[in-house]
Amino acid sequence: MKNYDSYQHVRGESLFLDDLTSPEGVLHAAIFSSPIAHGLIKTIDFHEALNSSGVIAILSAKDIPGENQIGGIIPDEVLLASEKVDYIGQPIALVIADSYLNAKKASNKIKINLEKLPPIFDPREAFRNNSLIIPSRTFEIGDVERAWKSCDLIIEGTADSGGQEHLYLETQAALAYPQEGNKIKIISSTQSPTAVQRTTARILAIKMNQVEVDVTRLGGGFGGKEDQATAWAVMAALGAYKMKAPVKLVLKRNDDMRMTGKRHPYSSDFKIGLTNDLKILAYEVTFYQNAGAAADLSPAILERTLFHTTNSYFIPNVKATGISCKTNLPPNTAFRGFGGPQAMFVIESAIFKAAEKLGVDPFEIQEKNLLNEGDEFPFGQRAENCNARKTWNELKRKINFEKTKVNIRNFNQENNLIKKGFALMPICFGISFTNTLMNQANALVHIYTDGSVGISTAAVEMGQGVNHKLRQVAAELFSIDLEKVSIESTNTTRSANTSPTAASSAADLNGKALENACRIILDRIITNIARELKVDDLKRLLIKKNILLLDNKPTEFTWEKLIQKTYTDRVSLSAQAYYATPGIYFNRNINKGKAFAYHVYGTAFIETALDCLRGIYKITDVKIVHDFGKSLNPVIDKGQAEGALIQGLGWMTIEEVIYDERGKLITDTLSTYKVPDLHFTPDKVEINFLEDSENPMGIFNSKAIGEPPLMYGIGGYFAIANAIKAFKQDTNIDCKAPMTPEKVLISLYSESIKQKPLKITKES
Ligand code: MTE
Ligand code: LUZ
Ligand code: MOS
Repeated sequence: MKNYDSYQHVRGESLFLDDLTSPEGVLHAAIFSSPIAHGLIKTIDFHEALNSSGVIAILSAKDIPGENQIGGIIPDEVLLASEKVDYIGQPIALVIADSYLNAKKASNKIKINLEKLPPIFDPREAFRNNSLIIPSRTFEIGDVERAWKSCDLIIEGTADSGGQEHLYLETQAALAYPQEGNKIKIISSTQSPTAVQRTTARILAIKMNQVEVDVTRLGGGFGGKEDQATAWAVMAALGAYKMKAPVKLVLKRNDDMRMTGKRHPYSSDFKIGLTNDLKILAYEVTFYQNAGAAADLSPAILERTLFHTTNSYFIPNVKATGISCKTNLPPNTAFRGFGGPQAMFVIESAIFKAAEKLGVDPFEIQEKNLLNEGDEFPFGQRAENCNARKTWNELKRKINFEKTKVNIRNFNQENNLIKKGFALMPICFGISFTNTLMNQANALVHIYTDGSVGISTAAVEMGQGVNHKLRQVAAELFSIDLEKVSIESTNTTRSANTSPTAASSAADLNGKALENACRIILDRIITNIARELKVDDLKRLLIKKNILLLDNKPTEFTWEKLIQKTYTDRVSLSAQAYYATPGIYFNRNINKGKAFAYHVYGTAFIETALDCLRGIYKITDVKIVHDFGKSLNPVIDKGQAEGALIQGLGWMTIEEVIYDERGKLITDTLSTYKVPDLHFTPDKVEINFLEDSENPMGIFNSKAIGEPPLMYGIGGYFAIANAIKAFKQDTNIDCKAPMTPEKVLISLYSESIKQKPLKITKES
């Protein structure tokens, strides 16, 4: 069950965009971008740059034949700024030269004159200035106002989570070729080939059928190429279209880090009300999302935040308001979890604070309020096949929780320098694009006359193993060797009007479409051979392990012979098929509906060891019981769970995106932006598969895996908080992530760095 991509990867044979053999006469592009966070462009002088060695052209907004607009959800973002700039790194011009170095050198010679305007970087300040991307939205269930009266304890507080750099190994990249008839072909490192196609057509004022987008694989996307691969692909296309020559655009790492958006930082206010027996009766929360300078995917991300307000808990009275705040930072964008993690950090913070006040452990409140079968989410959907408690109980059993707790307590009594801390982290993540219409996919299958199979779908391979899973689906349905099946590049001429590979649903959606296509061909093959063998009941015929069986006995027809026969009889060996998730809907006027095909559940135990002298910590031990459904490929799925966990832990602990007071990213290299490495990785990570989990909504009963395990990482924050409190019980945990070692050290020893105290309006 190895992911077949791994052979090529480790041998350096996989072709990423920058590895492709350059076409004859290829030109190279570099970006000239805004040096200030907010201002008006007065004059630009290209003169010296144009005379620079090797420069062929400099393209700016006036060279765009169509509409200078790349906004996907809201048309609020230009491809190239011409009058106003809204963040540092915003593209203004495309310098095209005979080499990248010459293009880059020339771009440094462009002179720009700007009139500065006051920038805003803080989402709450943006809110006060009414600088919003969309009107605020509220999801509501029950009646919080009435419920407060029945609460024994009400706590209010603030929780903030930071941004996160995607750090895909392959930076943003595209290569565009002019074709005959005003057509254009783009090879792009994108999760959304159709978005590249649509936006190119808009920018160049041509039709979508004049644009072909092709994607072999991505060196990682993590959401950073769901929307934000588009601009670079379109710029390469613009260059190729105007120059009538191939144009390649590959961002250097620090340009990529500076110019692209990240996970949205959120600042949130919460109010949580509990009864003395630890039932959460009411929860009110306001999310201030730092959207950056344009909408990008922010409205959809904000919506997913609202959907995940209560994580895996049932709370009868909830009022959740989301506010998308426009600031002068690069537009923030999709990142694994898509707003869900931000919501879940806030409810976990609220529970942590309530536990502190009540003098209980957070897990007691967590356990008491876990979702049960049939419980209603604030958006009206009910929990079905709910595995929240199952994974929780199974995990507690697996780790011998009572004993583990005692061991940690004993350790802390005996040790002054190192303190251990732990947290339990349950997750519940909805699977489907929250925008119902996006839940569709298609597949095209060809069986060639030698019996080999070629598959095209909308799925983009970015390391998550979707290609391998799709191969498995076809091999299983035809009952042939995996080696006979190959996955073609993702291409808009073979797979049209596709949704991005996102929302963890690529294997679900494309797998089901592929199943439909395979069944169509299989049906034709069997019907045809039944005629030949004079068999009336088609059920007597079955392909098994490359052989046609009749009444379970092998016939002379191997798969190859069968395919030859089908072809000779002039029966089509190709099929195109479609899948749309059934039964989902969502009414945005009342914010109610069945938005998700299903939920993914799981629970993690996270343990940390904190060095109380130096403030550094190690996440020592993670044990998880995760609901994979019937895993399509346990090796790939386990890898996804591990990768997502570490990425989530990084977000909560050591990864810190910092902009200076002018809005300039100062963490724009790997020496200033710290990501988890092998040393950071917990010594022990144990991922257990929840047994007996079925999922009729997934392909072969599997469940989506890409994003949900990231949210286990949130437990890392609270495990460290727990260790800090073991060192100094009265430390104020401010619920601001990331919990960097510097911050830990300060909180261990500084009295002066105290956040404003919590407001407690009622006490038990
Ligand atoms: N795994 C790897 N190796 N690289 C990636 O870029 N992206 C993640 C996840 N796992 C990613 C990854 C994100 S954000 C999503 S939405 C899913 O993969 C998308 O793929 P899927 O729908 O096939 O799970
Ligand atoms: N993209 C999107 C997503 O457009 N809608 C979603 O609901 C979503 N969810 C997760 C990741 N990407
Ligand atoms: Mo993933 S954030 O849906 O690309």
